[in-house]
Amino acid sequence: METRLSFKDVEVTIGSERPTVLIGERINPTGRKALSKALHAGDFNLVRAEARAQVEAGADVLDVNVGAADVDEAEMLPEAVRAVTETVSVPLCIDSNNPKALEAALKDYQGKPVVNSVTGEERSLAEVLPLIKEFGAVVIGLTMDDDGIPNDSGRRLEIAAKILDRAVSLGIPREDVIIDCLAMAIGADGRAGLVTLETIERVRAELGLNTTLGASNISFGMPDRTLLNNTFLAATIKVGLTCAIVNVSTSRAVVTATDLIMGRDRYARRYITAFRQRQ
Ligand code: THG
Repeated sequence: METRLSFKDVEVTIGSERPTVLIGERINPTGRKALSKALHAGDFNLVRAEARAQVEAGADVLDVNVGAADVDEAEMLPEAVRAVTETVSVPLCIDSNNPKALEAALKDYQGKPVVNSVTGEERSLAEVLPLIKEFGAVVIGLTMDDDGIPNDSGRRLEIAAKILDRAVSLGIPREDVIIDCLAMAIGADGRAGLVTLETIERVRAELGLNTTLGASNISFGMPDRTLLNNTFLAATIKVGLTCAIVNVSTSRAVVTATDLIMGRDRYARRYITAFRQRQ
């Protein structure tokens, strides 16, 4: 299954035979005071700088999230998307649970972005999926619903199947649905990593869809977060993860190494490019 994203004439393809697609996570005010403050002031210079830095560090796609207290997302998200697209030429992952903000951002995006995200919650399905259809976007489906996040792969798979069914019934192609198998904090639940790995395997085997996750959730509250994030990433790629929302500057090395080992990097092209850039 191959999923195509684009921005103008730039295309990025997500698929199990290809290198893992790196979605840069850093345009996100969570835990970042300076970025939060700049967004409040309507100043997008930090957003532009972060966009440039992540693409230089090897990001294939950039996540754009402006969700913070007192931020009017419907106003700020399209502005942030514009600031990023004026700075770099990569497809975007438009990150909001606010349908009005998503619609405003999708309206002037030139190409096929990924919308991050829809959940199995009735309200989310009813409000977000029609936008995906209307704008021909790709969507990330989170394996959670009105009852929260299940702690077993069986129920996560059921939610994934439900999101897929609803998307297909609206005429959205199967390949335009990517499932987020949800990394949870390992510090809170020692089985969190295993459940996520099992979900990735099953989504791939039983639904045949591409999968993603926000890798850094795994290490929340633990020391040496980068070590945990990167060790986890290697394991997720081993079981079939096809794109990851990550801090590219700290995770690109392990991702390119794992792709190479898994036969997903012909002629070691990406591995060697990443190595040279580190020198
Ligand atoms: N799944 C999907 N989308 C997501 C997530 C997911 N989007 C948001 C998030 N999770 C992924 N993005 C981030 C962005 C930042 C951080 C973690 C995940 C982060 N920030 C540091 C902190 O909070 O301590 C501060 C950043 C810094 O200055 O280095 O960790 O799971 N579909």
